[in-house]
Amino acid sequence: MSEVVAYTRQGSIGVISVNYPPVNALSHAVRTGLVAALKQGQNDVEVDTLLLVCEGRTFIAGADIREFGKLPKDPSLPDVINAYEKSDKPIVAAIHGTALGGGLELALGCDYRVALKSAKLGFPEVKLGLIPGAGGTQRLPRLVGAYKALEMITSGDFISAEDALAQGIIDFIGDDDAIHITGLAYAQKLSKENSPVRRVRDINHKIEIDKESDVFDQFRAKLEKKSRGLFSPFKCVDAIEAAFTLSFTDGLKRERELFKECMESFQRDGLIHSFFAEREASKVKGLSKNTPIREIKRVGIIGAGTMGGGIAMNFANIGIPTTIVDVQQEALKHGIEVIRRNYDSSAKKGGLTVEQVEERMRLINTSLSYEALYDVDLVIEAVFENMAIKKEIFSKLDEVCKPGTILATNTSTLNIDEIASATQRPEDVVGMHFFSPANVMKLVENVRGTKTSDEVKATVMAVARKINKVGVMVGNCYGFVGNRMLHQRGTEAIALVNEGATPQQVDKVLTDFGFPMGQFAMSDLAGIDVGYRIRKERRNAGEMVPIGWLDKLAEQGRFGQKTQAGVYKYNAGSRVPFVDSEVEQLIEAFRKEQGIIPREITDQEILERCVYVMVNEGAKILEEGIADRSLDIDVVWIYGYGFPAYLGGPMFWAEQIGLNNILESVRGYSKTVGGKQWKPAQLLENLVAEGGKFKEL
Ligand code: 3H9
Repeated sequence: MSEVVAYTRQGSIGVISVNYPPVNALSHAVRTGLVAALKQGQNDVEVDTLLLVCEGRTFIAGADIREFGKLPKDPSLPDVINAYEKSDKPIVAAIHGTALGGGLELALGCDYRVALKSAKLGFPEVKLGLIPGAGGTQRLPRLVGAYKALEMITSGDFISAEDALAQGIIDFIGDDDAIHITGLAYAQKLSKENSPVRRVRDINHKIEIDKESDVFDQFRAKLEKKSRGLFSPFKCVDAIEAAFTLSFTDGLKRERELFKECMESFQRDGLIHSFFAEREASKVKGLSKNTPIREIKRVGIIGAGTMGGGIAMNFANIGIPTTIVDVQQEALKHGIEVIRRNYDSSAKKGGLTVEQVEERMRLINTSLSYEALYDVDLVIEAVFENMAIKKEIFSKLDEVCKPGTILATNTSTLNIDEIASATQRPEDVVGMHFFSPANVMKLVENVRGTKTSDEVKATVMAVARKINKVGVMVGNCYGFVGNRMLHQRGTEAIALVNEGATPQQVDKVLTDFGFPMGQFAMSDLAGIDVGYRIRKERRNAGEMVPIGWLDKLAEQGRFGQKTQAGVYKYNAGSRVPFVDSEVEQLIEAFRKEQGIIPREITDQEILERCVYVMVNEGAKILEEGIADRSLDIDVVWIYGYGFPAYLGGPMFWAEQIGLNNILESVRGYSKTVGGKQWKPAQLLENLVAEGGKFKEL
């Protein structure tokens, strides 16, 4: 018997149990074990019913993703599931934790399904650039009809056990905490009642009902907007449609073909890299797993602006009382109004109940005094980018906060060590850089200062996880990882406009590449005043930062969306950008003033200059140890700036393009455009010379 799948007998029930931590993924060993255990159950004359159950924290969470791309080994998952479906003894799948992807497909190949109330079920394959490839697209619609199958499989979202029961995916929800007890009791009931086998493949009435439906085309139209640029969601629709137009056997064949197309797509590569990169990023290099983590029971926020408010919401969302401190009553009042508006809008969309909104609002308090923060466990400062002000705030926090309070700054560019120097406890000072809107964006760039303690680093990583964000630990330098690279992209984008491109041309190239918005639409969203202030701060510090047309816009009070005018103009209450002839004229005047004769710029040049420059900077960031691994940079860009996950992040993408190709272009732009951003990173030079890869470092 395989080590990972066991067969035992409990009276008339044959129990097949899978034990392959952490998530019982369907590795080759598990598949082999499942087939062997099934055979034993079939041959066991003492049993008339079989039970499939998993040990550990979850039911089977899908195919073993680590095996993708390797030579497939028999038995294949479809063969395993077909064998379970053919069993002449009924099989009950007992689900706890999550039944996902291939795991749910196996459960659908069984005759009956029970689950604990806390269980979740879903087909997340689409998030990996795949479709369910072991019968999921053919069996699920037979239970739930076309619409629900389309919804579940194209979104990849999980559903609750209650929803699954209502939809007929499962037959029973157990109250007991122990899945073995629930599963066994249900199997014994079936055994006692001599219940027959019941194959999903033979259930056809929902297929008949939805056969003529136009829901497939409706879904395709919906996906054109929702899943722009993605490959697999459309293949999901094709596969589900096949369940309604072909026989079950032919439908399975069609599903297999579509699954293979997805497996071969570059998007699958990128999405699976993103999946593992996100998980790896949570393991900070050099930080022991056993590092103690401080308990965070109360949080303080400094600054009631958009950032401060958004950050506060993250803590209220998980029940942590949060106090916002600001120097102006008016700012506090406005900040709270914005928070309430955000929550109300979630409630209107059905994301929250009215009671939940009130509960969360109750958890957010305000104060004009720093003294209110005497007993908080974590403070996050979120005022605008000014070193002198930040130092003053940290010195006050040092005075009022109890020993052990973590003092974090949400600065997006400034030196953490200098901020820490304003306190007597630099080991407790750290950066927690949230991204706007902070209640929505998934990334927290946690920035270690030279003296930040391991305990503080481990705690802020744990905090990010707790508030459902993706934390990435990075080093201290101007702009850290994300904004340092963005800064180079921004400089190129502006230079391209100076040289003759239009802001909308630059933005279109970036959105066609897969970014959710272009460089200039993003400046308008973030606020042109933010970058303007940062540049002013740098000029004040003696840096040579030339004045550009964006500064001129800021000086006219064109701060972006919030003033309905920035690089683009906006109608009141709308985020849709319109080209503004005034800005065109301003750019034209700027070119004249600088003596620039505009030239035609190709989309390819825009793409290379905006994205290759990021890769070159990313390589410098790696070289300097600001990021520990290239995957950390990928995660920062996917979750903080919407770099398309299906391209795997900038460093992964660069390797698909070929580091030699990137280097050649970087060298070319270093001659034609110049500037230190185009000086090839030494690491890039070395890797190309040695035929190495970022991910092997
Ligand atoms: C599929 O099924 C295709 C079929 O239709 C057809 C085939 C023919 N494989 O996320 P966590 C690892 S496609 C291998 O931190 P959580 C993960 O890397 C698959 N490894 O825990 C991590 O490892 P480490 C469809 C996997 O509690 C550890 O498990 N299924 C897999 O926050 C813990 O993961 C999916 O897409 C896997 N399938 O969340 C499910 N899954 O400790 C993907 C996880 O070394 N998985 N690992 O860092 C998930 O959504 C979450 O992991 C889950 C647990 C909700 C299960």
